[in-house]
Amino acid sequence: MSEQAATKQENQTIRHDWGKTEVQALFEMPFNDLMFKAQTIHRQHFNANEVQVSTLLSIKTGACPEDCKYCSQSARYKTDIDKERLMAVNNVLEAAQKAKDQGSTRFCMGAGWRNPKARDMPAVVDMVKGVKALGLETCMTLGMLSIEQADELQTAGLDYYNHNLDTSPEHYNQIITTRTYQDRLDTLSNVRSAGMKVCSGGIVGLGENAQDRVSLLVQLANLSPQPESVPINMLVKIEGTPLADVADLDNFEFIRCIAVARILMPESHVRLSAGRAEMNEQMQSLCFLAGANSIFYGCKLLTAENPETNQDVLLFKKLGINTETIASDDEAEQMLKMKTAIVDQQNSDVFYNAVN
Ligand code: SAM
Ligand code: DTB
Ligand code: SF4
Repeated sequence: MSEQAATKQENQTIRHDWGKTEVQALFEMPFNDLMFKAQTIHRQHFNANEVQVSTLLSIKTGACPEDCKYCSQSARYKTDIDKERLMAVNNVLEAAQKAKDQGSTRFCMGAGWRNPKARDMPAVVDMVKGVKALGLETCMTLGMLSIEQADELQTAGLDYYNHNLDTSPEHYNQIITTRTYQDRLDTLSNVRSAGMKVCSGGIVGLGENAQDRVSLLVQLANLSPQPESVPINMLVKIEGTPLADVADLDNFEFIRCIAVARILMPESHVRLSAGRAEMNEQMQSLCFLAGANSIFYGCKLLTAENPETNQDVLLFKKLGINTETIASDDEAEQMLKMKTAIVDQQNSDVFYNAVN
């Protein structure tokens, strides 16, 4: 097989057997070659000038029993946040309508919980039903879920569940001790079994080393199926947390993480997630070039700052980026047909190149 044909074939296969050595080799590629490879793969699977936008809302803030060393919401650290009990359903729906009016397609509701309690479920279910009825995609991140809770949320209409692996299995104990890596994998498996889409990624800049970043991405890519959505968060350093003074991660290393995530998970939306408020326009543009095609929109993440919506609109305008709209079932079917036809054509090119 010619080198070009082999590369093309490699680009089209979703693999779940990534090894650390080959992923490390991707990280070590010359920057321009890595960007070219990521952008090439990105264009085979997505419109390169389109970005999906989600809005985040913290529906319950602070007083969390967990010890995640990066988090403003852990009850164990003295941080400057306004704690808030579970919001009333009406107020959540008001915020969701506002997000929709500003062009968001997905509304992600997050709670500072280890896991939802039985008494919380009725309100949470009503939030899902209400947001769905507004015509938005629904996403929640509430901590660990049992299979029964996952089923209940799926039945209510929850499209996505966000639960991050956060870091590598090797670095994990330095960051969280109150739940295990396996607990996280179990929640992801419950979400999948219930039939919801998975949103799972991690944080970089936690003081992990380069091998940890390789290992995190290998873990995510080897999930089968791969997560539909992969948030890559740059640590937002929160005063009062144990990671408040950790050394900055080099920006190029962050961009490389995005590019490698794009290469390993070609069909997933890679989200340029927390940390954008500290990134200039050029840095964010390089992340889009590396294959990021989703962001959180709106001036607040859960408790930390995010760029103002009008700043994002301006940047998208400068870059000629459009925001994704929610496709109707008919449009989605049409897009799938087009995608299948393109892949068939590319496969026949691979075959032609291989035999010639
Ligand atoms: N409590 C639930 C949980 O931990 O699963 C849901 C909310 S929690 C805030 C969601 C995710 O946000 C975390 O897993 C982490 O990846 C990310 N996150 C939290 N604080 C962050 C920070 N300071 N910088 C970057 N990402 C952060
Ligand atoms: C994710 O990966 N990042 C979002 C979302 N999932 C829930 C949260 C980022 C939180 C940033 C810190 C804060 O706002 O407190
Ligand atoms: Fe709690 Fe989630 Fe923050 Fe961990 S990341 S302390 S579980 S809110």
